[in-house]
Amino acid sequence: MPTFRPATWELRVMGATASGEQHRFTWPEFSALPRTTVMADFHCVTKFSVMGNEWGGVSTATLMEIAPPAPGVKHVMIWGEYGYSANVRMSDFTRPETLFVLELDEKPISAERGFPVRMVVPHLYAWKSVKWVRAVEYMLEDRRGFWEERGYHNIADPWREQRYSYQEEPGEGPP
Ligand SMILES: Nc1nc2c(c(=O)[nH]1)N[C@H]1C(S)=C(S)[C@@H](COP(=O)(O)O)O[C@H]1N2
Ligand SMILES: [Mo]
Repeated sequence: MPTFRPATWELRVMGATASGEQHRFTWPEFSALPRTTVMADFHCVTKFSVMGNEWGGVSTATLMEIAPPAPGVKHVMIWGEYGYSANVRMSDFTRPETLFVLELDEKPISAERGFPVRMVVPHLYAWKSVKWVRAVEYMLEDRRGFWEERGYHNIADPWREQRYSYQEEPGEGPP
């Protein structure tokens, strides 16, 4: 687990931003952003689910107001500490239940589960929910993240059991 160093921690918004510049949130800035809560189940591709989690955190809409993408951005790479990553479509990133989570069930999220901030994309398989998140990269073209490069499905809808890349239909992922 990464050590949290509040003095040097930052969350970067990079890639195809509207301004062409990176945006960096410091810990005091990010932790002061307005928060909402989402009640959602959590589905892992290895076939366990955790029901009824109350996630508390910052909506992707709030982040995108402060650091908007350039026109034409259709994909987002979420980066965690040590280079873990997961790509999501912009349409999944902007869903109201997709959150930068700081709290679970009204307590700060634990170190094991992503403290201080993790992504939660509850409507997709849990490998898309990057823990210890440090950057958001706006992308004009889709690119595969850590597990997507290693044979997992580019989209990862649990209701369609989109587990592996061999199940992808044309257009569901980059070559
Ligand atoms: N940074 C990072 N995030 C990650 C992972 C990881 O290895 N590193 N594993 C993913 C996988 S495969 C799952 S199933 C969930 C597990 O989340 P949990 O620890 O809250 O159950 O985190 C996801 N996020
Ligand atoms: Mo997983």
